[in-house]
Amino acid sequence: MSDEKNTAAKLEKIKAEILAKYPTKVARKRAKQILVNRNDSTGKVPEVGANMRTVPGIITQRGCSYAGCKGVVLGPTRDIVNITHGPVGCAYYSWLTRRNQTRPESDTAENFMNYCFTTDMQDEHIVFGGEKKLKQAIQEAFDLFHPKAISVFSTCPVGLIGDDVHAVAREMKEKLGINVFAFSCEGYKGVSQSAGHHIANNGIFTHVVGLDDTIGKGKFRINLLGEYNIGGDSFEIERILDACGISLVSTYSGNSSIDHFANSHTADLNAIMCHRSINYMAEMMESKFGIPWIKVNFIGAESTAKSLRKIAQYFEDEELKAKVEEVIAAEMPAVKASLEKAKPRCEGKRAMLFVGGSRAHHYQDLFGELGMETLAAGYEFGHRDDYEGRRVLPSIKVDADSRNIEELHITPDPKRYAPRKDEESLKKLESEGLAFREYDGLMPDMKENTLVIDDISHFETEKLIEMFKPDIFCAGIKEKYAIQKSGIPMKQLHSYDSGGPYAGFKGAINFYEEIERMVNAKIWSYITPPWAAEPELSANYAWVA
Ligand code: CFM
Repeated sequence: MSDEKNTAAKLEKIKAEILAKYPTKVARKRAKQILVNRNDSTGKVPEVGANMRTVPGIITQRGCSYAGCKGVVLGPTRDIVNITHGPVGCAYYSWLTRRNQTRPESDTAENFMNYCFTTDMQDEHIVFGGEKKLKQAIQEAFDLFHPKAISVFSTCPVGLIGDDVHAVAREMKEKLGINVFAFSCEGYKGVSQSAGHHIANNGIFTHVVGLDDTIGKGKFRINLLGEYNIGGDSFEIERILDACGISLVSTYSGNSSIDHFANSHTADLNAIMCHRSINYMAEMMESKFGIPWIKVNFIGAESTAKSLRKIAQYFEDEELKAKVEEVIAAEMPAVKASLEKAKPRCEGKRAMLFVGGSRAHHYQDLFGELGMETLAAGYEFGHRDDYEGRRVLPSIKVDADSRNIEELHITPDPKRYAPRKDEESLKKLESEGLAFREYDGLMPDMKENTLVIDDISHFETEKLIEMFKPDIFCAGIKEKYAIQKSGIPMKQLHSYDSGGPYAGFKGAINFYEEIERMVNAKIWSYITPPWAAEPELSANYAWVA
């Protein structure tokens, strides 16, 4: 199988084999989420089933709404005390052990990312209510740390017992005189962590964005949206932007401070990395303040160069354009030298990527630079627009689960709405190839006759490995050891294992070197797992009447 060309017929057969293991109803549902990619000259890709509930009993890669809100979007901000209102386990598992890094302005500046704050909800709070405990926790955190802001994240039991976290936040804000806000991001809201992203966007936009109107320094001022500083990615991007003379007002939310958010509406452009988690913020900022947004990708050296050029094109400034070219020219020789070493040893090897809501797309650029092919890819929780492109947005049916998540209706700010470019200049730039409010999605970037699988299950992962024996499989910690037990090198793209950064130019070099080592490692062929050498345990069901 692995040496033959994948044809549509062959992939359809594999799909049928996988589906045959499921009960009819489940198979019908999964059939919409497992697709053989078509990618003809019209750029039209098949319709994918996405952002749908996972069938109970299936082992999914997904996380919960609380994880998307607290762990992903708000977590990387260093100077907000983030309190988990709920069981200690929810707090513990969303503690930022997944390598979001941060660099406070000074040794004495606040950094709460090393702490884990929780109300440690117990049975008695479930019975009698947890609001009192929450107030105490906020007070205690305030007394100990005197932070600028405290936020509260609801876990499942909070929604079930009906604690009014927003009323508590309002009361404590009044009492303490600092910003206190809460999120109704109970784990069960929505079908995945994607719901939590939306809730987080709404909360920051409502409670923080626009609080500080000071216009900072810099001629070219942008926000970087949807970059979370995993493994130091943001540091590398900051280094590059800095070299180009582009000022970063705020990143959402890698290496960020609440003050950056408060001031971020003064930027002149929003550049989006992870579309899935933060597109709401870009849309709301454009509606209220008139800031246009473009999609960028700093994963991959070529993609980094392209993204810098896009930003320079937006500002229509010759000096900036020249500076950007100068930076690219200075960075590329090291990238090329590294590629020259790695590419001949990686070329033609095959990867599979099943990650989150953006990396399964972005990282294909890095593999492409190495001459590697992506055989199969998919998101855990991406929506149809992340797969097929935003052009399908009008045709996405809003189901009950999505309707559950509040959609803020944003109108222009009476005083501060100031379109950074008029419609005419936007059109002109668009005619020159700069796309605004656009994301083309993962599928148009993937080849014909590759597999696109949404919310892949553990069973399907095992089947793919068995059938294709890819040279590398990228996913997360939950999948890591199961994949390695099949003798396939596995790279975590959520936490980067212990590697990174992989963004920008230096990040690309790190990635080339690491992947070259991983796909050429002989270790897997030296190991005979115990179950291959000895007969497996077997058992029969004993029926006791
Ligand atoms: Fe965006 Fe992310 Fe991702 Fe995501 Fe995530 Fe993440 Fe991810 Mo893990 S915001 S969608 S919810 S890029 S935590 S930093 S790595 S699944 S692909």
